[in-house]
Amino acid sequence: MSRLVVVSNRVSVPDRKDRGAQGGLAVAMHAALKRNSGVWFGWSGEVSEHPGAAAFRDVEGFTIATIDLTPDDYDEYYNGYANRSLWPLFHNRMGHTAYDRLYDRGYFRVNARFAHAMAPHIRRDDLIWVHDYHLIACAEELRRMGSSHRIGFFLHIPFPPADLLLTLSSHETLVRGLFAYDLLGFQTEADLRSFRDYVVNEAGGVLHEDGRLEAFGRTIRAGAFPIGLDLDEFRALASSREAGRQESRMRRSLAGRKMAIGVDRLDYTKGLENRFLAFEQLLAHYPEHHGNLLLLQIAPPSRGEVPEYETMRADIEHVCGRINGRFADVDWVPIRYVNRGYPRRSLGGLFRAAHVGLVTPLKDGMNLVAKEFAAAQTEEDPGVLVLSRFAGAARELDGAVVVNPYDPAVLMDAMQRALNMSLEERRERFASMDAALRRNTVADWRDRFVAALRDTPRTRLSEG
Ligand code: GDG
Repeated sequence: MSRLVVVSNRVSVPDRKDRGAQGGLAVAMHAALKRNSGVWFGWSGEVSEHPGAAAFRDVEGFTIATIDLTPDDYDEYYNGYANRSLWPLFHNRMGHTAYDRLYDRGYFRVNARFAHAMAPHIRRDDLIWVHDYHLIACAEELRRMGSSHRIGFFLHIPFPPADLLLTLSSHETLVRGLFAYDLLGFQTEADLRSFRDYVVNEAGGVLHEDGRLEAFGRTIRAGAFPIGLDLDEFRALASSREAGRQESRMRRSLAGRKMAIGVDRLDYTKGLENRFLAFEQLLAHYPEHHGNLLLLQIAPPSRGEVPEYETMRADIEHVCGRINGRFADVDWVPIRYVNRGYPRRSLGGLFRAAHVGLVTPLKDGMNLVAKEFAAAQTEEDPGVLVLSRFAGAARELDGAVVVNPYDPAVLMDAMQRALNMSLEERRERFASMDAALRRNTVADWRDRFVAALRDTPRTRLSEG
């Protein structure tokens, strides 16, 4: 069987001592790489003035290969184009999007460097699977070097509407880069539609009856492959002793109060400010919650070197401080805002102690926290998930209370409804979400993508 080569910005090294520390995606990839004696290729996380060739090391049945970035690469490719241009734009945040030629150049330079560093280590029959928005242009460079491998790409974040994409000067270069792959995977049908729309209406491409897309001299396949959860593993974590301890600790501290919980990377796409404002309205409209309800918001900081994140962090702290100042009493603070990460098994326990899970991003490719909250619940007394319609997860989790996160009154009503929901309705909703989670685990997602990639005919470089 052919080897699998996974390429992503960061690699995840298996942690033998603590599997619970790793996300489901990492665990699923490790299993596939092990099965295929594969290679995981990515950035080492190190920045150095003179990065050398790729460094290799063998871990549990597969190989990890990493390269360093230069300080310019780090600024222009990673903090610049990837996290200040593509990330905000693909999440419909035009106001946060940086348009900077230096970033463009850095991005394509680093993508080419990834391709050149990998190329000598790829075997003839390898299947190559590139992940996410950092590395869109990687395959095109491999093709330039003569690669006729099967190369797939999965976009973890949304694909934007054409009008937004067109604001990037490099829009055509990016989409042409996507046509160097054989198979493209998106999180949802809506993302796939946005991509097709651009191809047909802006790139003069053709959508064939069988779903294949033709443009830039190549015909490729594209489909929706919604990512799933490492369900059994996450449930085992949520039932572990550590999770149990965390749940009891939380319940003791709640002392009979109800709790809503949010767990999000500190990112402006996750809708934290809107969530807090809706929570404020809830407290203002329903005084019965004073002293009896709290919101636990876990928000580990991310991308602190990107200026938009600094501003957002200050804004959120301000809103949180104001709400707490307005409603807190000597023995109760409405929002517990925590800027640090917790082990996954602790999260499982905290999810179980919560009555309501708030997952209200303004836009999100999938949102695994929504799935994790649902998975952690028990049939005896399940909590209610309040979920943004703009998260990919809302297409699958029809047992959630699905909301428009932009409207604080809608969000407030949903919280109130969730807090007062009968056990019977909560159980029905839980059963429906449980079925959805079982239908599509992270292993199913991975196997579906790899099988589809294997099935694509090998491509030749187009003539001329
Ligand atoms: C991208 C897309 C898509 C969070 N806080 C802690 C912690 N987490 C874990 C969660 C979850 C993961 O991080 C976050 O995943 P999300 O899916 O919610 O969001 P992104 O990081 O933005 O991921 C997204 C995903 O890729 C996969 O395709 O769903 O749409 O944006 O697993 O539990 N984990 C630990 N402590 C924390 O405090 N251990």
